[in-house]
Amino acid sequence: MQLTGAQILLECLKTHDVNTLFGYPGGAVIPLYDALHDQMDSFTHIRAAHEQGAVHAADGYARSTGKLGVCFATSGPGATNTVTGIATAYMDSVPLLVITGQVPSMLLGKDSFQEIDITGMTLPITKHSYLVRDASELASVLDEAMSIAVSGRPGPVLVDITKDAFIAKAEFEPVELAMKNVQDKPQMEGDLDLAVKWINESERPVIYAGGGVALGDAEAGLQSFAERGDIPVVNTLMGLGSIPRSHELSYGLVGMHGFSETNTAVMDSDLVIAIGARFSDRVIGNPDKFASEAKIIHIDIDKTEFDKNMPADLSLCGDLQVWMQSLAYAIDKTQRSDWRKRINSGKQPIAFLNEKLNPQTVLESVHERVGDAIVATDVGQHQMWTAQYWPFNRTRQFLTSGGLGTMGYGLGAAIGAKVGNPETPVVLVTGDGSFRMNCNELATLSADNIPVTVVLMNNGALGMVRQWQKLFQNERYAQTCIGENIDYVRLVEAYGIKGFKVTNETELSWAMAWEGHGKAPVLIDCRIEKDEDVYPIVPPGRPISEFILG
Ligand SMILES: Cc1ncc(C[n+]2csc(CCOP(=O)(O)OP(=O)(O)O)c2C)c(N)n1
Ligand SMILES: [Mg+2]
Repeated sequence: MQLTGAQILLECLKTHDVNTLFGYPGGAVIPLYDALHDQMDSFTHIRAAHEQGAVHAADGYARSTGKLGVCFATSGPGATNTVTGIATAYMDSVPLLVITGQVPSMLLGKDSFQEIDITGMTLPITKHSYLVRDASELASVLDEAMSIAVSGRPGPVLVDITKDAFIAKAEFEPVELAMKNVQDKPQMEGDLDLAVKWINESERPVIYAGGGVALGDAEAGLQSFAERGDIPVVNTLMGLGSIPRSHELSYGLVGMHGFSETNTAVMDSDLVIAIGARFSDRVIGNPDKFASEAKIIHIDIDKTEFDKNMPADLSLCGDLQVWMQSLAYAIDKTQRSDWRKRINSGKQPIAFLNEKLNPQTVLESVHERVGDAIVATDVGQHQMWTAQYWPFNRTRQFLTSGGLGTMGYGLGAAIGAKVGNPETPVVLVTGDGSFRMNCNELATLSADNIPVTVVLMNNGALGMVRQWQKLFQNERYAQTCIGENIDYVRLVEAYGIKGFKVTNETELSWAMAWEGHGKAPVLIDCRIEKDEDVYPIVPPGRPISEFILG
């Protein structure tokens, strides 16, 4: 049948089970939105306040559901506004399809109004990108783009489409899904027997689990493997939840803000088994001094990660689910209680300045009220406190910008998560600096009544940077005190959103007792001490055993 390019695009999305879209209209995508107008019973479209928010929302949707996130933007500034969102998704391996409109093909290359080379600009931050000028190419390009985004190590793919390609008609037949990439799981490459031998011989093994565990649906296998070998599991920021935090083998966050016992466990181990992790500098500290007595086994679907940041003694490539099941089956059932006792004895308490209203108290109180929520964060101290203290019991529950560290990520991500998981409570833990970056998305929360509970850790500061200035710059607080005089309750009220200002535990309990949580958006402005800092902290470039406890 003959369809316009725009109609073909929507049909392709339907074939790939896409029913949720995030985006923002503009001149080059008028034909796309026009076609969508006729298809509103097949799609939910969330119009964000800014294209960056739309991409973060598609990202939050993808991270929390495991499905492809899809976002539309117009040419020129619409396209450039997506760049931070695309880079955020790229760094954390989030499957996105970003569709941008482009000027009509006859105007390409002429500095036409709102023309920008978005495929060129996003080349280093996408898995792949396309410029389509011909409606007849759209179906095959989109099919391939979606397969690439979700297969292997996932990531964002951008398809830039000229306005005339949206309008022109072409023959379209619903194609057989070319999702074969997805089904063809890569073969296992590497020496399983040697891995099993090393694991059986090890007295002090540690599993170092990253975000790849969730991407590879390998949580159950990981847990069986860890339990069979009685092996402690530490998590990177992206890996939190890959084993329930309540599990006795879970040791939580490792790295720059890892717990004392967790970092010490890695440094004292004789075998580190890294699974779906890339040895980020934020985790390993000084690479030359990382777990220097340990052999390292690195298991990942992406070969290019091997020996990139950390040389491994054994690299195992392929599908993590298959690797976990194989290891769980092949290793000896072993008790390592002496090793775990030794790790547990390294626990060191962390004190807060304000014993009553501090970040941990706030998070515990929110957790008690909302339970097993999806939690999005922004970037800074509040992010690290959430990673340390929120008990993540499954993957896809913690949405945070790990690789790029994007302030302003959280509100959009929380919106996407709530749209994708209407039955699950969604909390955003944000900071005053980060929240200001993209709080325009309050308009989206309000317009679509998206019931996110926003917990603002308001310390009047760009806290994380200020903490570095305190510790490493002699308390020279250059440009990091951002003031306490903004009335966030009135700000959200202007959007028709309920707000609470909380300065002590009693007010916190009132705010949490509000019956509207989960039914309507709400913001809780928690006033915390400027000098509450995140501890432990490992100074950059130091070995992760050299943490400061505050
Ligand atoms: C877009 C962007 N700009 C700058 C930074 C650098 N940065 C990292 S954390 C931080 C402070 C964040 O302040 P806030 O959101 O209030 O969080 P807090 O640390 O106070 O909890 C800054 C400026 C960043 N990560 N992202
Ligand atoms: Mg702050």
